[in-house]
Amino acid sequence: MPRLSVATLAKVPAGVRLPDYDRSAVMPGIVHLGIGAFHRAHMAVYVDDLLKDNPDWAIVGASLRRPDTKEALEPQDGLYTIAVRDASGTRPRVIGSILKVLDANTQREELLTLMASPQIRIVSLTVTEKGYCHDPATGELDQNHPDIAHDLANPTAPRSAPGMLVEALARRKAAGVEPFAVMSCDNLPSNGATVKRIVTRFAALRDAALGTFVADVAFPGTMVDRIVPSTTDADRETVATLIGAQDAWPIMTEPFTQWVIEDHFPQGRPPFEKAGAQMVADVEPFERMKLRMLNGSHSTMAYLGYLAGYEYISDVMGDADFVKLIHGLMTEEAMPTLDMPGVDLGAYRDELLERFRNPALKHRTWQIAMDGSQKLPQRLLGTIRERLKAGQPFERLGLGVAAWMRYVTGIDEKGENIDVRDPLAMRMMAIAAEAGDDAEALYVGLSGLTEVFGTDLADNQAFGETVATHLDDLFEMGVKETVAELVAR
Ligand code: CS2
Repeated sequence: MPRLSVATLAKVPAGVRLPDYDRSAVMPGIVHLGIGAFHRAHMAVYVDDLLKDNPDWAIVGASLRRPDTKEALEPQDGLYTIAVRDASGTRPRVIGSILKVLDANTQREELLTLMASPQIRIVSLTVTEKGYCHDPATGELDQNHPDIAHDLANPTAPRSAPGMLVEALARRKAAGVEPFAVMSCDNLPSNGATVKRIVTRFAALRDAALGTFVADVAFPGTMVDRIVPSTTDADRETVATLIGAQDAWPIMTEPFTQWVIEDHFPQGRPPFEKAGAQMVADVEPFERMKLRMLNGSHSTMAYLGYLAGYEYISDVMGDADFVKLIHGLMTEEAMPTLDMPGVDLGAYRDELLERFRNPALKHRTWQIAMDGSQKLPQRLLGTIRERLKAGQPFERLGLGVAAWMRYVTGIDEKGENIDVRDPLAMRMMAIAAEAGDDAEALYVGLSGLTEVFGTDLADNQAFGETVATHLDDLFEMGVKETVAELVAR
């Protein structure tokens, strides 16, 4: 079977949607840092919808860590397939909006030169929570982060996302080129304002005038949403059969997609709204809603579900007790903390439950469980803080936190090792090894991680009682019993 590429595009079966624009005539207007599966299922598709009428907004992608996406897409001229899946089938579409992928490690100068050129008016990012090199509890730059230390010592050859942005902005400043807008598409709380704070701080540490310059750059906030499981070899085969060509890295995703964008792009932007994005003045309420409802449920299902032996989110949704738990977490504990005039939160919740049920999606609990130390603050702990302030219970959210603590011990209920992927994994497993099977000691050790819990939660008695009690139950009764008991109350 031939490889997907411009040359083989004509052989793709009729019925598969292809780029509807002349790819040789489009020009890059966006550089995207972190060219992973999420970006390719989300923003790149919106841009693909728009290029026909807006040909100067194509994307050049860059990977900051691994060259694997570049290696997969280069022989395909940047083309790849998204396969939208649900119970009714799998629908492929070929996306062409990414013209090229650069590997920041080996093509740094080419990337920085492009980012500094006036034709690039937006630099967007999906580098995951940990890619911003910040303290997740406070949202401040982590000056001790090894990549930040490296980039401050070698500012013109950066390797972190803040370092790349600031060096490109410094070159624009020196050349008298207006700054690009920086658009984070990661699941951080107040992602625009947070990333602005981090990047401005980094710039100020390089030099005060640069800090002042970056403080004036636009960092529009966004709420991004589409569920994108990791691609498997079986998926590659499915896609090859559907499109009649080999695609080294197709993206599997769900029908649902949402993008809410703060409309603040001084150098212009593509008409994202024509592709279905919502342009708003204040994106934070949408972000909060999504992080607390979708991602808070996701993380809770990931830790509990993994420990209960459920491989996929759709398996978790096959357990009536877990469904009750998640329904209750959203309805009783998350929704009361949200103020969303004009949005039917009950309908939003029901749609989420339906999306979680999607039997074709194969979204691994283990995948979502990754990097919990970076995710918990915005997914569960912020909601818990508000519940505490209001004197309201947070049993289900507390169980989610306890399940994370149980998970990061690195040993499951059968005594098997868990492959815990997290920047704090080593420290957490050392804490767990010291605590042994003493739930209270484990709670005290883990809640002392200030970059996750800040300094307020560890000392909070109600928080400690709720989480430590659940943690004890998880050890004593096991996950399924603990969930069953909680929802029966
Ligand atoms: C998930 C998210 O992996 C995770 O942590 O919760 O990637 C989730 O699928 C997306 O945010 C959905 O928009």
